[in-house]
Amino acid sequence: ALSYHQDWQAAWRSPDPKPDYDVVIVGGGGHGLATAYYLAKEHGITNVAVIEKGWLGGGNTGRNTTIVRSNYLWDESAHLYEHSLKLWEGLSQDLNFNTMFSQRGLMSLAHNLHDLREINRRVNAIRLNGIDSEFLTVEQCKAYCPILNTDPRSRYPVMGASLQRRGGTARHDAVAWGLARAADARGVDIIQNCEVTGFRIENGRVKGVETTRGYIGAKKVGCVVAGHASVVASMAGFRLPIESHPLQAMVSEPIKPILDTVVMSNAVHVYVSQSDKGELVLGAGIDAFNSYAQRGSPFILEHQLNALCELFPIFSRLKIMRTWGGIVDTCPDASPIISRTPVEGLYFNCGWGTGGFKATPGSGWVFADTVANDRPHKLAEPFALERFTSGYLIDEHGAAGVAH
Ligand code: FAD
Ligand code: PYC
Repeated sequence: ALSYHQDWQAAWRSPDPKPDYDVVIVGGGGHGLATAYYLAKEHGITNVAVIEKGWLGGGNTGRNTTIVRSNYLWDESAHLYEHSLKLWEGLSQDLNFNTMFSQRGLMSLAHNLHDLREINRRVNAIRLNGIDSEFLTVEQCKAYCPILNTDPRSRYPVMGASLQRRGGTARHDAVAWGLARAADARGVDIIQNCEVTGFRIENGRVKGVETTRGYIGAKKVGCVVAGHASVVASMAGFRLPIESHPLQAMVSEPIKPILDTVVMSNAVHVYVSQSDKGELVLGAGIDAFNSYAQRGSPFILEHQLNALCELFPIFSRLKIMRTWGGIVDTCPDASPIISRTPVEGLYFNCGWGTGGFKATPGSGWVFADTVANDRPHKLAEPFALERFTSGYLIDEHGAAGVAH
């Protein structure tokens, strides 16, 4: 059918950049596109450009394992990620584009006493925030996911799990394309293959961006460039507490539907779901070194596959089709930065590290509000840069579910 698609309408325009905009968003991933969309929809600011150095969704948005959940420990994070999950629940209708959001449930396994205690504590904290979360015994784990290996003689036996039934997955490309189409329909200019190479700053205030397609003026600039956040911040003359690391993922050959939920294991360390195409989507921890190379070390992949076979011996004969890497922007407390900066009119939204896909609509919502009103949105306030000097960190390494 695709061979006859020549006459399909483009989903969004590709205009030449205008000389200036009210707001320029740097980075055409899900977060940048969501910011532009909500600027237009919620704040009536439509003289906006999204500037992307490659193609839309070619960064972490198109490289992640698409897990969506809101089961975070601390109140600040729980409120932010839950706001996002609620937006996910209506996003396809809102965008009139099927994001294939699937609330198939998400289990996080416990393999030792420490895990059990930590999971129990988190389940209780999450419930106190009014978010769905339950504890499963081993028997309940087996009933919920029958192909899971719960043999007590395993090296790291399953001892229980937390379950968020409203968690699940979404189709990453569809999220980028749906947001782009909806933003474009409200007048946002989407400009691909255009790299921001510098900022014009006068008297401490941003005036515009230098790009590979020339200078573009802007009253305000929002940077949402994930793994390149510290690179872009250095162009504006300040430093961010961000380290960029590769995070790898892979997919198996497609098979018939066999896994109808998402399973994460911190201790054995793999996370797995089955895509609508039938592939198993797999990932694990970051590569420890810093890099911008969008690829990582084979031994990490080997470790993921060992973990997969330990938890699901049924998958041991599957072939792997593709592996890839993205560059994740990690903060010391594994929480994001949504903030004004030392430069007036310049804002940064970054540091989502290994876990920002789930936050895509929520991040865009609060960042649009922050940029539009030049003050932090209530949910974004705790995530400002000031926390690295005040010491009010929001440590979510446990909830990240990804070793780093
Ligand atoms: P991106 O999609 O990376 O967008 C940033 C864009 O900025 C890029 O397109 C880039 O090209 C552009 N850019 C950079 N520099 C410039 C410049 N100078 N000029 C113009 N444009 C520029 N999160 C989850 O919640 N669940 C998961 O299951 C999950 N799994 C993951 C698995 C992997 C392998 C990886 C790599 C990440 C995973 N994440 C997950 C994290 C998640 O993907 C990211 O946090 C999220 O997608 C970040 O979105 P973004 O829009 O900020 O970044
Ligand atoms: O944040 O849920 C997450 C996640 C899963 C895999 C990578 N990140």
